[in-house]
Amino acid sequence: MSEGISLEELQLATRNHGLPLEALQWDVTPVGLHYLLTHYDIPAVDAGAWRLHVDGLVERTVALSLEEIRARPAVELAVTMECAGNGRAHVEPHVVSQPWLLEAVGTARWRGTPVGPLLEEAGLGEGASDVLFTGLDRGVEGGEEQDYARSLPLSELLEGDALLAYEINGVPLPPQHGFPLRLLVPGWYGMTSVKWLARITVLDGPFDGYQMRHSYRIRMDEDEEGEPLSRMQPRALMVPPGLPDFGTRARIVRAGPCEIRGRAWSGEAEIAGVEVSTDGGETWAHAELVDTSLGRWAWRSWRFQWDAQPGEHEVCCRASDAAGNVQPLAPPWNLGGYRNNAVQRVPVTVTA
Ligand SMILES: Nc1nc2c(c(=O)[nH]1)N[C@H]1C(S)=C(S)[C@@H](COP(=O)(O)O)O[C@H]1N2
Ligand SMILES: [Mo]
Repeated sequence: MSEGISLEELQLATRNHGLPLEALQWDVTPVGLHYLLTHYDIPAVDAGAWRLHVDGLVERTVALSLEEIRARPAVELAVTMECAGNGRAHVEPHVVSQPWLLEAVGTARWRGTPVGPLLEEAGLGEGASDVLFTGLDRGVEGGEEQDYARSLPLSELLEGDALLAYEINGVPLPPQHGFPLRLLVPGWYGMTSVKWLARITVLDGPFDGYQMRHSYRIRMDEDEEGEPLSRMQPRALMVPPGLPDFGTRARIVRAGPCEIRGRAWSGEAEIAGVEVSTDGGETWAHAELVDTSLGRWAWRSWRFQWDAQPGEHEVCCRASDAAGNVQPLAPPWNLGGYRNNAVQRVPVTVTA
């Protein structure tokens, strides 16, 4: 698995760090432990000079200062966000990109103003159907120079809980999470939530830029149009039990009662159940779901009592949601290495 990861991929991995899995213990992820994914460079934004422009198919174009956005009605939502590439390093054949194992996730309290009312105030024009969000960061990808930009169907913004967020866990966004303002779309994979937001443009169809047309689609080959990624598929992750070995991170557990704890989420529907296997997925038993009252858009907590017997074990967990989606045992492959929600497997040595 680790064979074939290049220095260039390591360079991406050190910039875009993951959630250390023991940080699943916090209901809300402390800011510095939340995962990060930045395609280009983190811009240094002068908040005083910065404006959010709203244009395109609107009756009135608007340019709002950060103070004006902060003065609007505010909402705080606990949201679990996961990168669509989470699990990529486990797919075979190897897909060259940010080599996430399982840790591209985090839950934060995001505070901001709902997007829908802002669009309605600008006055939606004839034929408005999609909305483009453009960030201040610029780079080259697939040979194309571009701003990071993605669009969403208007209905998702008018009916959903999408926010223009300026705070995370009670503090202003730090540079790496999109200061001074980012889009936050609960339930969708992370690429949707455009950071360093500069412009909102109302369109009469989906945007056709690189991050829509080429990236973030499920495709088996380059010629295929493919299906766009949207909502997070169910996943359960556990805090790896026992003690870690420094070099390998293999786990050592003392024989006897051992509580396994973790989190589970799905952007499609509520989590319906979590199961645990201690024999590599041969047999499964239900974990107990614990209410953490974080709301619909945040992960659920779960726990499982394991009577650990001496020997070698492989502890696995899998989630299912109320829409009937269940995690697969084996990683699915596609060109981008996206949406691999295969079950987590943690080898554990139980000592007497
Ligand atoms: N402007 C901009 N927004 C962006 C990105 C980016 O590179 N530039 N990365 C996206 C991706 S792929 C993910 S998974 C999330 C990560 O958000 P975080 O770094 O705050 O965890 O931001 C999204 N928004
Ligand atoms: Mo991502």
